[in-house]
Amino acid sequence: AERVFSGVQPTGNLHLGNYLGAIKRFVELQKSHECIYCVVDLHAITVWQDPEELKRHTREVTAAFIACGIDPEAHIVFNQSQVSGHAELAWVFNCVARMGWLNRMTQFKEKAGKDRENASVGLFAYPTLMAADILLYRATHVPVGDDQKQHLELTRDIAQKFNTDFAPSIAANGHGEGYFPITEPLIAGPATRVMSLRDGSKKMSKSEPSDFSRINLTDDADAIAGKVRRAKTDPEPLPSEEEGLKGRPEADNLVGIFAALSDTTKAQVLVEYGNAQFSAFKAALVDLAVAKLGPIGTEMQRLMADPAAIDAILIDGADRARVIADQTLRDVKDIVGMVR
Ligand code: AQP
Repeated sequence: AERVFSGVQPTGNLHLGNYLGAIKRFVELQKSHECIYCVVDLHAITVWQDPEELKRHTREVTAAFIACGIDPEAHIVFNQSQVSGHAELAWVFNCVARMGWLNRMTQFKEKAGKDRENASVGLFAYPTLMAADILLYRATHVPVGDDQKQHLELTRDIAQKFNTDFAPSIAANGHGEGYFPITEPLIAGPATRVMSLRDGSKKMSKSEPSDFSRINLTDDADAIAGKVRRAKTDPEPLPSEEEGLKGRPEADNLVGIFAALSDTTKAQVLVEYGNAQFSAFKAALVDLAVAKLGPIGTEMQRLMADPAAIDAILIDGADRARVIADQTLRDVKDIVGMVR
């Protein structure tokens, strides 16, 4: 069976990159797969979070999932910390993964910055927890943005090494060849890496101080219009072919966003807007973004007004996730040789 797992951190400022790179795909995959979508609060605390804000952001990501069209009854939506198996399996994976593998992770280097001695141990070990999230459900596919590609590769390496290190025990426990699947990343479409509106060389991100760098899912029409109008561009009109976007990162980004929001390709967008001035193209992009994101923001606000209802969804999802997780943990304990 094909099973999808993915997660979003409750760290505030959910933006268009999170939507186009991840959540929009989550919604589409519901048709074809059994899906498990997680608000990864254990990941969020690798950097200090204000406790009240963490709760509010956890509910906000849940509201975003549902407002975007995820069905928490047909699939599973929950927050990570309610299923203790994530942390337990992460420990086993800390003992499978090698220091050298984690030392190569570029996200740690970016997030830890210069003061690496002062980064949390959790921030360093983040990718082993991510491997545990995915493999606890033995997920076969993971939709993520391009920035998570390296972590997905590490997940595959961990699964492979576990399968090899414990091969005789895996067979002796009746699992045949290899216990964990080698998970496939699902990274596709015209906006797998949405860039900052202020700088086409940086990814759009929650933690960027300037709010003008991103479109938030909760932005109203005026805010969206203001940000798109101020988005950095170059002086040339749009090219008529995709090839012409090379070396023009800001133009490439806006065309990619347009294509993703309208479910077409960059080439198709340029058939219509090739040779157009940015002023005209931006006006069309504002209309499109407001039409697509407006209803999501409104629905998020409505859901957020009833935190108890959101909590009930998370509790129910966690109960169902735990059934799958507990089976994996029992298997892993038997395979590794822990008495239970
Ligand atoms: N700019 C982006 N373009 C496409 N996809 C993106 N994602 C994030 N930024 C972009 C995807 O969104 C999902 C959830 O991300 P996350 O919350 O787990 O963490 P992140 O990648 O660290 O997100 P941010 O927004 O960049 O936060 P900060 O600023 O804290 O680092 C993931 O699938 C991610 O690929």
